[in-house]
Amino acid sequence: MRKDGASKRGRHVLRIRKARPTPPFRHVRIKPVKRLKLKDDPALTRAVEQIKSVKVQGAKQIATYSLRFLRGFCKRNGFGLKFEVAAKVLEDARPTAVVLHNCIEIIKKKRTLGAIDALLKRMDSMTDDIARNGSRLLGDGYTIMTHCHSGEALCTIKRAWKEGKRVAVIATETEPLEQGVRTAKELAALKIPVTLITDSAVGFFMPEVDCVVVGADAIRSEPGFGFVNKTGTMNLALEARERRKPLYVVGDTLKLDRRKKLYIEERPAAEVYRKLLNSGEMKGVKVRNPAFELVPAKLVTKFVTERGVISPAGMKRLLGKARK
Ligand code: RUB
Repeated sequence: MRKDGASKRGRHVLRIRKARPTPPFRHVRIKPVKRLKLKDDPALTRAVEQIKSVKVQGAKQIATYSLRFLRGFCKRNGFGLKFEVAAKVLEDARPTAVVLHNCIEIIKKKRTLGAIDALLKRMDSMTDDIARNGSRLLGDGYTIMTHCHSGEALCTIKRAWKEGKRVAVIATETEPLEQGVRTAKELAALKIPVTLITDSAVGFFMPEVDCVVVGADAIRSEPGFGFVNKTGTMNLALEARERRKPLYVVGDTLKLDRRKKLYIEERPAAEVYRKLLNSGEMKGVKVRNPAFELVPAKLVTKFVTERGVISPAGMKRLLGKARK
C-alpha cells in the first residue's frame, strides 16, 4: 500500500485509523474510528491533491472547490461518517485557512445538499458585496500593492477598474511558489497595468504606492488580534506603516476564526530550494517553509467585509460577537 492510499494494483483505499498522523498533519486529532475505508473514491484523493499542491489556492477558492466536491460526494454517500471523514481530510489539506472549516460547521448542522448550495450562493454574493465595498476605497489613478493571490483582494481591484478608475497594481512574486505571478497574469489579461516585483523590493516600491490591498486566510483574536495571510504580508504591513500608506485587508465574515489554536501550515522544504537541496550541496542546512503568518490588527487601516468597511475596533467587536 502506498502512502497516498493507492495500492499497487491501483485500487484506491483511503484508510483513516488511530495511527499517528505524519507531518504536516501532526496537529490533526482523528477520533479512534475503528478502520474506515473510503473505497472507490480516487476523486477524494485527487481533490485533496489539487488543494495540497496549491493548484487550487486561496482561502475562498479552497472552500468553494471543496464544497463542490462534497456536494457530489454526499449525493453518492449521504451525510454520515463518510462525509465526516471526507470533510476532515479536505479541511486538513490546508489547515490554516478557516473558510472551509466554517462552512463544514454550518453543513454539519443541516446535513443537506441545500445547505451546500446555499453556502456556495452566499459566497458568490459576498464576493460581489466585498468588491463594491472595497472599490470605494480605491481612488482614480491609484497604485495598489498586493501580495500573493487573493480572490477577494483582486475582486475589489477589478471592480474599481470596471468602474472606470485607472488603477495600477504592483504585485509581489510571493516566493516560494510564486502565486503573485498568477495575480499579475490575471490582471494583465484584463489589461489592468501591473508590475511584478521581487518580495525583497517591497520597501523600494512602497513610496510609489497609494495603498496596500491584501486578502486574509483568517481573522482572529488569539494568540493576538490580527489577520493571517501568506508569509511576507508582514513586510508589506510594516513598510506601509513606515510610509504612512493605508493597509486594507479584504475578507468576508466566513474568515472570522473561532478555533482555539492557530495552526500555521509548514510546507515542504523542497519548495524553497529544490535544485540546491537535490544537488546535495546543502548538507547540514535546515530549511523551513512556513506558508502563513499572523499580522497584528494595529497595522490594519480598514477591514473590507461583505457587510461594509470596518475599523480594527469594529472588527474586534464582530469577532467578539462571533464567539458567542
Ligand atoms: C493564499 C493567500 C490569500 C488568502 C486569501 O495563500 O494567502 O491571500 O488565502 O485568499 P495560498 P482569498 O496561495 O498559499 O493558498 O481572498 O482568495 O480567499
